[in-house]
Amino acid sequence: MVNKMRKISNIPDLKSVISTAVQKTPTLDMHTHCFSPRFENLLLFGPDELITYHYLVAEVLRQNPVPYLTFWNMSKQQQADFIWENLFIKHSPISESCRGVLTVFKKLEIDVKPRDLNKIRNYFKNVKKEDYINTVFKKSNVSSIVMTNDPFDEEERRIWIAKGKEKDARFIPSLRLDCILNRWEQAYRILSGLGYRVKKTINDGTIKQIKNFLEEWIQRTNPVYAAASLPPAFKFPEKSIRCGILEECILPVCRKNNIPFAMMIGVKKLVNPNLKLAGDSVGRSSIESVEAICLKHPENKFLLTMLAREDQHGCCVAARKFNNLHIFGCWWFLNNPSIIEEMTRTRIELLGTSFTFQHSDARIIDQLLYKWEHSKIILEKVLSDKYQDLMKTGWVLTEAQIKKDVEELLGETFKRFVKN
Ligand code: FIX
Ligand code: ZN
Repeated sequence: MVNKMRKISNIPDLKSVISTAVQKTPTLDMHTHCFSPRFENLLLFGPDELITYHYLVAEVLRQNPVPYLTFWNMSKQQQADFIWENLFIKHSPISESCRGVLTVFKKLEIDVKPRDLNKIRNYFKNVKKEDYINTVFKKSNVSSIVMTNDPFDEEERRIWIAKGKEKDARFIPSLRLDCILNRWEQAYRILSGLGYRVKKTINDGTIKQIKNFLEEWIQRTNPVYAAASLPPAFKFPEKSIRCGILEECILPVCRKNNIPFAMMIGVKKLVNPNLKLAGDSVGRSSIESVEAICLKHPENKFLLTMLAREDQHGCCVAARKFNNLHIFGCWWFLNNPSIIEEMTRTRIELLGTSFTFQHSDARIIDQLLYKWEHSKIILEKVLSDKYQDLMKTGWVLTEAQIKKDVEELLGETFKRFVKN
């Protein structure tokens, strides 16, 4: 029980209060690619999925550059064996992605000392999916995760239509709109196939049909936000199909339903298509476009995460200018201790606690165990420094205030932003 008025008297006490707050605060993970069990095979878990995560695919094909097809023609288990041999046995698993796999096994109290992947696999042999999910949520202290729900994905669409709304409150839906914003030709064909009377050119009729589609999926899935990954070249305003659909369809429907639009900017898709999911890269993006869209659409709420390290300072300054802009997470190639620390320091220095510290981007549910453990260690370190700076001014810190600050950074600010 937190003593509301207990004052922090010294640095060891401060560090202990911070650590307790960070470790004990249930976390809302506002962006993942995980699915609830009702999504059948879309829910990924277990050692072979963990080890063949696309981050490790990119790394293993550097350490042992077999022809791409040789790797892709292997079974999932053979790929995992290949990755284990090359990234864990032949070389130290020192990268963040490799260390993450081992942190998962540590949190599950699996002994990795034998370095025997088959022994590790045995732990999972009799694991029941639902029980395992409960274990992962409990051990990672994650209260809920936002899924990435794509209505343009045939299998996902089938499940939503067959099973209706998500009933497990730990899995929060979102509405992912990359296809309609970045691949209109493909989206147009899918929408036509679903019976929407859309034309390739964005005319009034097509705008109305797209809005109907969005409304239908908002009613069906009850998403906490709409989202899209956008390329470095994303510009706003711009005379383009993308900006036409964004301004005429998505933003009005988001406004009407009071849901934010999450912009995830800076992905250069498939710079190496041979790597499939691992083939995406990063590019500098336009902070000016973010500022322009926030200014032009003050009634809309925008979530933002950018992929280039060089864009992070600009993100923070833009967030200072617009209170309808909420920045979140250390995304993808930024989700490494060195950069998480740098970004979190800058964000606290410029935004206080008015941002969301992290999201996991987990694709395999087990990853919640490592992505949050690794990130929370960094958060503790940064908060300790920042609160010590505060104490030097004579400001008296209380245990309750530190707990509240941490709750803000781990989901409460996001919840408030979404609700208002
Ligand atoms: O667009 C996204 O949501 C990205 O996070 C993914 O496309 C990416 O593959 C990923 O999982 C990065 O962590
Ligand atoms: Zn993602």
